[in-house]
Amino acid sequence: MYGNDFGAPDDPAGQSLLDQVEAAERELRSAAERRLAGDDHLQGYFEAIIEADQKVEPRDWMPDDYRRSLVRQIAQHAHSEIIGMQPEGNWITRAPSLKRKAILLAKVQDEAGHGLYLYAAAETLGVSRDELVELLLSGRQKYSSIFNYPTLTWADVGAIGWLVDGAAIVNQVPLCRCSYGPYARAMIRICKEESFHQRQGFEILHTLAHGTPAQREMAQDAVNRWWYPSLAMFGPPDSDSTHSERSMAWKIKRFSNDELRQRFVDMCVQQASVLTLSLPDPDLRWNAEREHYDFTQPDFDELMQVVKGNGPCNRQRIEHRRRAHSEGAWVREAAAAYAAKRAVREPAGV
Ligand code: FAQ
Repeated sequence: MYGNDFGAPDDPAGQSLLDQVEAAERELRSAAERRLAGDDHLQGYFEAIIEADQKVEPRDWMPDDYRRSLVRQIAQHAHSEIIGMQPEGNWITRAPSLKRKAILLAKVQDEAGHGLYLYAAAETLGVSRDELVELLLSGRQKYSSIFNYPTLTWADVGAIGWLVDGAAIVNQVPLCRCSYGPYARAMIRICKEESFHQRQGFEILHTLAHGTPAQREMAQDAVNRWWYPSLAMFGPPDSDSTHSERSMAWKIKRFSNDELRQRFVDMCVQQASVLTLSLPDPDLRWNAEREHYDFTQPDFDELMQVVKGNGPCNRQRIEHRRRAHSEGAWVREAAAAYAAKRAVREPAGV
């Protein structure tokens, strides 16, 4: 009955289409396990999927370390989207026009949506969203370093869009080819939306850079402050990256931290010239031999300090998140009560 929307005559009474799909999925999973477990082929089967560039799906057997590493990365990514709403959310009430306010509201709302897709992708690995939220709130899971910097002026909203979303795109487009199906599929939609976010940031900076001298100065100051933290988003240098080698062998990551950082710098130089703004690096220059720009690396000691909780806004961000979580408890309760009421009134599939 899998995929068939006509009830079979011998259906157990009351079994909805969704129940049937779930039962068929269960059967499929246990058949795969029966076929493979006895032959001790589980590891080989997993490796063959990776080797063939196919997707590992939730029903497939996977090594514990692969599962753990994915939960770690996807959860951190989801937390980053949610915490990342704060620096820009800070400017919603102060956006300079109704149009800018509406655009910023939509963007911040998109970040919440990204968090939702990512928590849902992590849940397919056997963890619950509640567990992950608790790990964030208790400081046992990380979120991106970048969101521990303050947004001091309206131009910071432009710099976040251009640089932070730009870095996120460079990092995340290869994740659309991640070996784990649910993460890869979530990334496709996220990247499309990030691309719009990046353009809105670019457009804000372009407008400011071509405005009054004070506006231009504000845009340049924001770029100066966000440049190095954006470079640091890509993580420690390859020589210090604990997870890269294994994540790349598993095709979770497709490129190393340093490769992606270089790609980002190469992309930004051209765009900065269109903005008529400069990047705050006196050693930034084209290297004809390497066919890449040489640049000054970010301060990785600062990155590690921020990751450990000692950045300018770490405490404020997590306190704000904890407060929002406890003040939002009634909304979650109301939504759960409503869902339970609907489930009684309208059983699934009816
Ligand atoms: N911040 O061995 P590696 C966005 C940690 S979303 C904090 O190299 P890996 C959208 C790392 O977790 C931005 N921690 O690690 C948006 C590990 O610690 P652990 C988030 C960092 O996983 C825009 C340790 O250092 N994007 O911006 C950072 O191979 C605007 C060793 O590092 C993602 O999460 C850091 N910057 O590579 C939203 C993308 N860097 O876990 C709102 C998915 C490293 O052992 C507004 N994630 N660490 O305790 C990834 O691609 C990877 O996880 C990396 C790190 C590249 C971040």
